[in-house]
Amino acid sequence: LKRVADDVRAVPEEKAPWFPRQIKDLDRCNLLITKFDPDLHCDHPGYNDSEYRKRRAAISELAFRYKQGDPLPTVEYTAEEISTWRKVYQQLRSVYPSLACRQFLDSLQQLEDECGYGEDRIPQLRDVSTFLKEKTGFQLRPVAGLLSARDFLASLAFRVFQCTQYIRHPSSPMHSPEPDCCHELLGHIPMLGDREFAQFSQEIGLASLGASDEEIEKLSTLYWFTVEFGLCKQNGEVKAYGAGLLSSYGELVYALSNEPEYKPFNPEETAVQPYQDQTYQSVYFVSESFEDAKVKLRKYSANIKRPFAVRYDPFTCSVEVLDQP
Ligand code: HBI
Ligand code: FE
Repeated sequence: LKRVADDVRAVPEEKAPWFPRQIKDLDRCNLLITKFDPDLHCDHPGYNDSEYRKRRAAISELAFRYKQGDPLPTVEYTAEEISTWRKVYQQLRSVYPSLACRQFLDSLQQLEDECGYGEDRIPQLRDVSTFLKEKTGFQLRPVAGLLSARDFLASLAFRVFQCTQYIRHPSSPMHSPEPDCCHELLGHIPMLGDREFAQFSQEIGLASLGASDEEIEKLSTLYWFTVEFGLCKQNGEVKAYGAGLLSSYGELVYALSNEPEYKPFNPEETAVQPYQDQTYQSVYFVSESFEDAKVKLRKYSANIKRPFAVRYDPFTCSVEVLDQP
């Protein structure tokens, strides 16, 4: 009887929010969230620096003009920008061996050996995208700032990572209120070079397609506590795999200091944990392993109510929509 009632209530697929079906549809997934924008937000370290804002606008323009399939734009970074990068790189690199998970360290080593990572130059998205494509099939596209959760997650379904290309303001090399190239290149990219993690990321993306605003909010919270601030067990120790940690020296050290609260990763609970993006997290979720996180997430996504199922076809880079039996 319950079955019948569910069928009657089922929303036809056309009523679900629009979502990209083909990789080129990502050109329409470009809704920016301006809450940390230096032009509009007076707490931003670049708010009073018109040179910085002009530079940001020029780099944003490259992202606005980008269409799927275009060659990734190259940015000629200035000496000041490289100096900011150097500070961030040196400080973080020194603590990675003791605090970052094995997958991150292996991948970063490869990026240093094969992709020009190092403190003396800011890697170009084009080179990084080529590297990732070979390792895990992920590719990059440039984005002008913080994207809406829906658009950001949708791109992951196609193994596309939307990547900022500007760098944080030189007055605060250790912190950025918004994603910047230090966050992407140091925090996210090494993890996206790991097969397990790449698959995990894509699965969050696939689960988000056509989901309700409420479900997107939950998936976005899951993303926050895993991909951004996740910890995992490794040989009896807790290590960091979240990009928000691996790109912020202060929070990385804090997260592994035993001071904050730790909870076991459990999607149902994690998805509704309140969080904030202004200071360090007060709670972190610890996975038994990536495999464990992936299995649990898969179970969670299977329970998201959608009147259809989606399947990614890697041959055509498109999403097939299947009727739910
Ligand atoms: N946008 N450019 C960009 N980079 C991110 O890492 C990012 C985003 N938008 C949302 C987001 N991350 C997540 O925190 C979730 O809301 C999906
Ligand atoms: Fe991020």
